[in-house]
This record gives sequence, structure tokens and C-alpha cells, in this order.
Amino acid sequence: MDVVLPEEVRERVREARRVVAFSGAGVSKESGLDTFRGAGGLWEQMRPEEMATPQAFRADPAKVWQWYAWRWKTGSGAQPNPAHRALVRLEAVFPSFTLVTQNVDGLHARAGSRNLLELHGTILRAHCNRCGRSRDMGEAIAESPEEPPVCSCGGRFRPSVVWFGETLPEEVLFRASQEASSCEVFLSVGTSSTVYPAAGLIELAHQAGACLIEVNPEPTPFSGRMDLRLAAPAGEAVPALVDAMERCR
Ligand code: BJW
Ligand code: ZN
Repeated sequence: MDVVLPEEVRERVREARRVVAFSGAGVSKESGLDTFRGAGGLWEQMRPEEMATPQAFRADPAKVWQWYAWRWKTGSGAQPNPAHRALVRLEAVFPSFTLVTQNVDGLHARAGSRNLLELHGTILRAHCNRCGRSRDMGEAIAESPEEPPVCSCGGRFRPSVVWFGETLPEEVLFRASQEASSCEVFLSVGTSSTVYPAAGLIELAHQAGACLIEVNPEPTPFSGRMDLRLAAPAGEAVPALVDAMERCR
């Protein structure tokens, strides 16, 4: 795939010092991981409130633990794809580049992204719901695959992800909001842009006058505000877009 940047976008990319990319589940689709919403998505098989809420964990900890153990296993067998790898290259193109992800799968870090903010936590860690002690998720699953292991304090371990109704890690959200409000180019990749406060970052970048670029085969609530929309899978569109961005610097 070849991407030709419209003149106004090329100008903004050429001048940009601060750039933010914002990613969602669609970026890991071509690594073999399911998205949440849409055809074949995880929420087609079950409702979010059955799995991704503190109430669900209290009601049936074993069911929720087993679902995350399955997701951890699928994720640890997956490999970063060309979209993850192309996003790493942007760190060398702009003086400041921040990757803000909603994904918990750890694939951006495994691809080599370093300036990375994980808004919804990580499935690679677990923590105690009483004392907060943190441990490796793989080790916790190996010790107790069927139900959440019990902590020495009597609490239970849970995946270190952010469920509905829970607040996002304060410092991470603060830094992401600052980057979105001060960037000149904002690239949104593979997210339905429907979950808040994460999706609000697009709004912040828009208010700050950033040039907005979206990569998603399907339209999102923010598509109408984009300066450039690439309706193609991330694994094809992101490497081609990064090539085009590099060419105009
Ligand atoms: C491709 C592709 C390819 C496919 N290439 N693209 C009413 C109004 C407004 C807000 C609320 C409300 N009621 C409740 C809220 C708040 C709530 C919320 O936003 N709800 C909305 C759904 C309405 N938010 C929260 O609860 C947040 N906390 C909070 O607000 O705290 C304050 C508060 C406290 C108490 C009460 C109220 C407020 C927390 C949100 C946590 C989200 N957690 C999850 C689960 C994480 C753990 C896990 O992984 O299991 O995070 S939900 C899930 O959605 C996950 C994702 O990070 C997140 C976003 O999804 P994402 O990444 O966009 O994926 P999809 O599947 O939606 O989209 C994939 C896209 O990829 C699609 O567009 C495809 O087209 C595209 N695609 N193939 C490129 N090859
Ligand atoms: Zn504990």
C-alpha cells in the first residue's frame, strides 16, 4: 500500500515537533487477537459487564480469572505485527513522540516502543484486590489456572487491567492528556473511540488544533473531524503512513 499525504497534512507533518499516536484493539487484530466490538469481537460472545467489571469479579472470580488466563495465553503466543513495528520508527522521526495505548496485551512494548503510556493497564501483571501486592500474571496463572490465587493477606489476585467503573491510573491519564493537548499531529489507530475517558484524548487534540489522522477500516464517531482517514487494516496502512511521514521530514 502507498500513502500520499494531502498537501496540508504534509505541511503539518513536516513542521511537527510533538506527535502522539493513540491505539486500540484493532492494531493487534493482525497479530491474531480479537477486538472487543464489531463482528467477531470479544463482546459478541459475552457482555462486557459479565467480564470487565469489579462486580463481575466479585460475583464469579473463577469465571473472570479463567477468561483473562485465556487472553493472557493467546497474547503471549502472539507476535507484534507491522503496525506495532512501524509505530516504533516514529520515535526517531519527531523530537517528541508518545504512544498512548488502550491495549493491555503488551505488544507495543515487545515491538520496542519506549515512550509508551498504557491507559487501561496490562494483562502481564496481577495485583491483590486487598493489599495491592503486584506479581507476574503468567506465574499467578501457572500457580492457579482455574481461580484467582489467594494473597498472603487473604485478598485475591486480579489482572492489572482497568475495568468499567474503575478510574484510569491517574499519572498515566494526566501525562496522556498533556501530550494530546500539546501535540501538533495526532494519529488514531484501530480504536472504536467509544470508551471514555480515553476517547476524550482525540477531542483534546482536536481542540488544540492538531492535525488528526485516523487508521481504521470502519468509521468512528470522530471520523468526520479527521484531516486524513485511511480506511484500511493497520498492518498495511500504518507502515505506509510512516513511510510517507518519514519522506516529508
Ligand atoms: C481495525 C482492524 C485492523 C478492526 N486495523 N483497525 C456513559 C457515557 C460516557 C461514559 C460512560 C457512560 N457510562 C459509563 C461510562 C464510563 C465508561 C465508558 O466509557 N463507557 C462507554 C462504553 C459508554 N468508562 C469507564 O468506566 C472508565 N472509567 C471511568 O470512566 O472512571 C470514572 C468513572 C467511575 C465510575 C463511574 C463512572 C465513571 C474505564 C474504562 C475501562 C475500559 N476497559 C476495557 C477492558 C480492559 C481490560 C480488558 O482488556 O479486558 O478496555 S473495555 C475495552 O474497550 C478495553 C479497550 O481498551 C477499550 C477500547 O476498545 P478499543 O480498543 O477501541 O477496541 P474496539 O473493539 O472497541 O474497537 C476496535 C476497532 O478496531 C474498531 O473500530 C475496528 O473497526 C477496528 N479494527 N480490525 C485497524 N486490522
Ligand atoms: Zn494482598
